[in-house]
Amino acid sequence: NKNNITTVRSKFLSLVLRHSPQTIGLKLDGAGWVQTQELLVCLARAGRSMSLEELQAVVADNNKQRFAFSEDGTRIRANQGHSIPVELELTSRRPPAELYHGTATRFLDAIFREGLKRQSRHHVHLSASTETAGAVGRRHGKLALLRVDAARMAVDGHVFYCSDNGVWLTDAVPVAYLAKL
Ligand code: HQG
Repeated sequence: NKNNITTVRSKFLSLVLRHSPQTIGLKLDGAGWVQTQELLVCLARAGRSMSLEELQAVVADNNKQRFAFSEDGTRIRANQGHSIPVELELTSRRPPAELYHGTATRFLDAIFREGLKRQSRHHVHLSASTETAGAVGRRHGKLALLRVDAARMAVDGHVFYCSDNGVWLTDAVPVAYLAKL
């Protein structure tokens, strides 16, 4: 059905726009952008063709706003989540007093030893709501929810960014700012 097709297309777009553009012979610019037309051509060559309307539907339907067009629509990029080097030109923002991180219980020992680390991503990803953090954490196994004392981190000089799709990002969260919910 239509939802499934859009999900499959969205997953493939995540792969090429965040992790592995070379899979379809694509090259992103320094900020992660690619020409919309070039993306469509490369997708077609890779046997993954979609029309511009279908691409627009993937961008619009996406529940997490993973992708964005430039204002004039000529370029497209992933809003966050890259594993390849891109400079998203995020501007730092004052975080809410508390942020949340969902993870799996099996990671807790390591997390309370070394803090939250960004792993393969560019930043540690934090959520403004426990609902979102719960959904993120359940992807990994049995859910554990952590509260991050973002207010104190900010006072102590840690920098936060908020991506276009509302994900809070920071370099690392030391143990002192973490509590189990
Ligand atoms: C854990 C999805 C051991 C961390 C989601 C997490 C999110 C540690 C895992 C976005 C650790 C990394 C990001 C430490 C952190 N020792 N484990 N010191 N520090 N971890 O997927 O936050 O679908 O890279 O708790 O919705 O789960 O990609 O990060 O469990 O927004 O759009 O290491 O990915 O969005 O896992 O998810 P991930 P995440 P997309």
